[in-house]
Amino acid sequence: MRTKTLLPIFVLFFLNACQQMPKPFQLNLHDNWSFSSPDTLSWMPAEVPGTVHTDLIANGVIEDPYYRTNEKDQQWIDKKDWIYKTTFKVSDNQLANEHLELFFEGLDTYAKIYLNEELILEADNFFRSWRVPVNTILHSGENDLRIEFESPTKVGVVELENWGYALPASNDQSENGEMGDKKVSIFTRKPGYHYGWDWGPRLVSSGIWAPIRLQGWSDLIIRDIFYDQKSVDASQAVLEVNVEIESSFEDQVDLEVAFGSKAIFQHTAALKTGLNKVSFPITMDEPTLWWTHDLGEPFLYSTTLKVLHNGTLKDQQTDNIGLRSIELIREADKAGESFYFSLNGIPVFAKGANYIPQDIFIPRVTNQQYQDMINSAKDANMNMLRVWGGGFYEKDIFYQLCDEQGILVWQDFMFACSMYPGNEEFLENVQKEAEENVQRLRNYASIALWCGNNEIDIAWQQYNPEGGWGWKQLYDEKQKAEIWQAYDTIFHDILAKAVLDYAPNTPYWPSSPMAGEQQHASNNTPSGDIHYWGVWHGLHRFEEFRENIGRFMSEYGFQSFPEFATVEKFTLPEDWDIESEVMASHQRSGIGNLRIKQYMDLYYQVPKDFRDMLYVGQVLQAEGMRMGFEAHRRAMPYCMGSLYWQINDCWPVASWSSMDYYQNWKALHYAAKKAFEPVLVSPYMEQGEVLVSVISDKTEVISGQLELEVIDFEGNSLWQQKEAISIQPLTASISFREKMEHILSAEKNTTALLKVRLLDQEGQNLLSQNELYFVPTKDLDLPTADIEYSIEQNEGIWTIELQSGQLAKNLRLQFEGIPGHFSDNYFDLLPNTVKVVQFHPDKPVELSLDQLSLHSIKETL
Ligand code: BMA
Repeated sequence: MRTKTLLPIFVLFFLNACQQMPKPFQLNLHDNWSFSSPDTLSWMPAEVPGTVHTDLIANGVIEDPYYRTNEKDQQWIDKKDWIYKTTFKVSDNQLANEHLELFFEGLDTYAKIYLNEELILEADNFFRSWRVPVNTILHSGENDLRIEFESPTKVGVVELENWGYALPASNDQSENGEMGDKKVSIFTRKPGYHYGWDWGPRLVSSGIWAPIRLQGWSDLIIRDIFYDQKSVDASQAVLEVNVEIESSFEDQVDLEVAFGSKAIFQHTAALKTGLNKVSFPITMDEPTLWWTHDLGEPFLYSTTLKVLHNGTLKDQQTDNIGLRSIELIREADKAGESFYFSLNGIPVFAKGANYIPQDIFIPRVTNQQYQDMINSAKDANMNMLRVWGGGFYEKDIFYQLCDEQGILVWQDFMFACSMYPGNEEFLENVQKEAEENVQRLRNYASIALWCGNNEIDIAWQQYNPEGGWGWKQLYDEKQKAEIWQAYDTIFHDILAKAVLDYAPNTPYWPSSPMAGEQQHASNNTPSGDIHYWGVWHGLHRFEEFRENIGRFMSEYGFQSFPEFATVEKFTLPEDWDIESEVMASHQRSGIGNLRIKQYMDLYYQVPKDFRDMLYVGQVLQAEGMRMGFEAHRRAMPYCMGSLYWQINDCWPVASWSSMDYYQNWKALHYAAKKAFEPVLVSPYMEQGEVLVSVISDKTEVISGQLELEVIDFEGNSLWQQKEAISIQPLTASISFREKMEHILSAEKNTTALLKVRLLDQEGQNLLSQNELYFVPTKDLDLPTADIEYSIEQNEGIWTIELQSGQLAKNLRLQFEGIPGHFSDNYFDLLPNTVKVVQFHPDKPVELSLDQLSLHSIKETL
């Protein structure tokens, strides 16, 4: 009886106690936002995270800036201040937490933040995040949050005046922004490409670009975990686990880390109130290593770190950790100094591309787009991407996907093609930005390198008085010293130290390209990395890719237009001429159209038809770049990296990209896929000789049969040879060399090609195939191909079988209006050879034969 009467009282008491015990919480403040510009516009609904431009589009104030020349009329937006506001509710229970914090993951850029009319933060860096304690300001019920963004260009102009003279900023399109020669981008820590680039519009936005969260906690919270991989190999991984715990009590706690389900480690620490740094070593025998996808499995351990107090779980964090050793090997050798990445002791030939942000308006890029982007990189056999310095330190999802898919990341700090000021406030801001981002990204297995900047060392050339891009010559001695001082401090001091302090096992390289300490890069320096722009900027022929090779090619490129379906989205029929005003506004390289025509003239017949111009332009880009890809790989191990400029676009534009803004693969992406295959046969001509190089990125010996055959365009065999070869791991070697006249008579060089096939030892499986022509495409006597084809569907994938009695050069397959990827495209359909291609539509779709269109070079003549 007693218990009966007591029980309800106890239950009531317990329930009451539970209600009062504050629960830790996290509230994402993405609702109820509205925005306005002081005195000019009424309040309108806003999207958070978002940007002013995308909110103006959504409210019908401006049109799509990517359409035709709309960008031009939208230059008023960056001259204005903008205000965002919201209200949010907080309960008594939430309020009862010991600590209440507002966390701003990303603000663009100069922002004053008011909570319940009290100024709580002044932010000034796009790349940083901000945490503000708000216990004393937050109240139960409705709270007001207001963020006032000051015009970044207005602030920039003041900064420029304070600095006293202009600083170089090659790509800042101040004139398009109606700012004359006032290049202010360098004064603001905001993505450089917002101010324009030679592939990007000038749209300088403002806004809350990443989430805002309200967080409440009591007792303790894990602030950070760093799994410092001291030494890792197949037999053992030695790590130091560094945990930052903020605590509001003093006592002993137990830490427990689980690597997957098996390895569990424990550690006891005595906490003080405030921030505690706890470190303890852990050792794992025979760890499963993380590899790039081409060398093995990108294995990730799911790790959970728990903090317990008197047996009660207080906080925990789960990460996915890849165990690997990554080193940049720079060792003196006969030629100069090596420059390659060693992953778990294996030298990696880096194959990949430079990556830019996927949109001018970063918040609208979906996770699906990130997935598709990284999948496209992997599908093209890439094992490295360079996050280039004119964009932003990518969102975590980018690195998570690179970790999962086994793609290494060359990570630039966000400085590109400009000189930056060196006042104390600026430097301090840069330091915090660097520390924070290195700290945020240091657990990702994919990050292979931190690089200080893009092309500043080579543009300024401190150690070569005559060298550089003519920047030094613009200044007097005092100014020069001041500018160099700022450079030296940022790139040789602050950033180097941030990497050393926060990611001591990740290499740092001050600038790309660079030959070495106090040595600037050129087109073929035998150390460091190279950006080779002789092809394109210097009007070198594509063949010169062969002579201008360094130890690591971190940039080289050639432009093309996006496919017609993409052009259609931003144009009207009257714009369909590459010189039209609209097309020109979607071509931001001053020499762009000229270069495309100059090179096309060298290698192809320049078509009159607009659509053919786009098509031949893509083939030109692909075939030209292929010469670069193959030359770089043939030069292994002297050259150990080939990252082309650039994999993607941030809006629909003519550019060096291999995928357009909508992620349609250009001919170049297919060419990269083929040229980056782990085993490649590469035929080429040199001084009247035909050579075949066989390149293998495999770690085991391969035995195979090399088949060479010269055929005419109707498939008649004119010469052939077979030989058994053995290919050593990680090598490139010449397997065939013969005078051209021994395999083909000169009068047939316009109607014949050399077909090279590498088969496995049994002659069953094709390991690699390639073709060599003896004259440029414009001089080929191409036949009209009569192509037969069929299609078949199996589980959403369409298989197309093609065959022809004659050669079809650079055959493009297209299902009009149906986005998706082919397993191969823009290939040469060889005579009397069945070619099987798969089409993976982005969405499930019914297809029929008559939707498939075929187009080849012959039809453009
Ligand atoms: C390199 C890059 C970019 C530029 C590209 C094409 O210099 O680093 O700055 O967009 O060339 O010019």
